[in-house]
Amino acid sequence: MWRRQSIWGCAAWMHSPRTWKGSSVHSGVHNLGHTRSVRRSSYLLQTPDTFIRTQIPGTTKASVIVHVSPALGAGFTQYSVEFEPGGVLGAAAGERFVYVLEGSVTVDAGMHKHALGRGGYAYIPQGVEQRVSAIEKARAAVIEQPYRTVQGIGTPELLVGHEPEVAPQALMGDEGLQVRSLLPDTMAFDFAVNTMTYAPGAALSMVEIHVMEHGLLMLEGGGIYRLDDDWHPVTAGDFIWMAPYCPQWFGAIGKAPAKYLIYKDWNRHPLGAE
Ligand code: UGY
Ligand code: MN
Repeated sequence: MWRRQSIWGCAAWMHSPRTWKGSSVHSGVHNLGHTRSVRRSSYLLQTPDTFIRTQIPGTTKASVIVHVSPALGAGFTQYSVEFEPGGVLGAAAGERFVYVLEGSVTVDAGMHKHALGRGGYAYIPQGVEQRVSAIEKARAAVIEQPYRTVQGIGTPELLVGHEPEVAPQALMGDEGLQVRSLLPDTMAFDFAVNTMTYAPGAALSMVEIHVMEHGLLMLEGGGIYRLDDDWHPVTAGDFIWMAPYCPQWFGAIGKAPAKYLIYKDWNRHPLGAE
């Protein structure tokens, strides 16, 4: 009896909410090792309870959650940054896309300074000197990859936008599924980033299997994601990486729309030829 009390007392101290900021750990039992997160060879589902915060060089007053990188077999990296006011992002490893999830940031690049609020985004070409800093406490999704040049095709310019102002298009004529393409559909861009908004009950009309990989951040609502041969409940805050050819399908569940931000590599020869 004494021993059991002592062990529980110790666990309660180690995992006290005061020492584990932002954690839902109160009893010290850690949900008995359960999580919705899953890592498979063809996909990763990463739920917020398994996020680990880290630092990358040059980033100050900010934490980084690396969702996917070449360490997992991806050709790109996607991470979330949580800025304190005045926090700064480090140097980009290639071209960079920044999407503001909360708060506001300044993108200082190409001799211009842009203030981006929630839903604001920027594409910063590879090699452009830049400073991405938080005006206030903010969160942003960041995608980076080495730019793949193609002979005879010009490289993309710096671009900023605001997601709600991008005209939505119904996917394959389905009014319940609206896609906003945040980057121009020109061969200069070697990736696409879209938002997809599903009315309650809307679903992809087919199981997709394609060469492109995806980085996906659930922004709102939820539903069921089919990934490979598995079906997963997913909700706002979750991240999913899909490897090339990972069978995929999504159906929105609930009374509110489901929305996600989705990256795909795009517009390049599968053999990587220039
Ligand atoms: O663009 C896409 O490939 C998108 N329809 N995929 C997805 O939502 N899983
Ligand atoms: Mn797809």
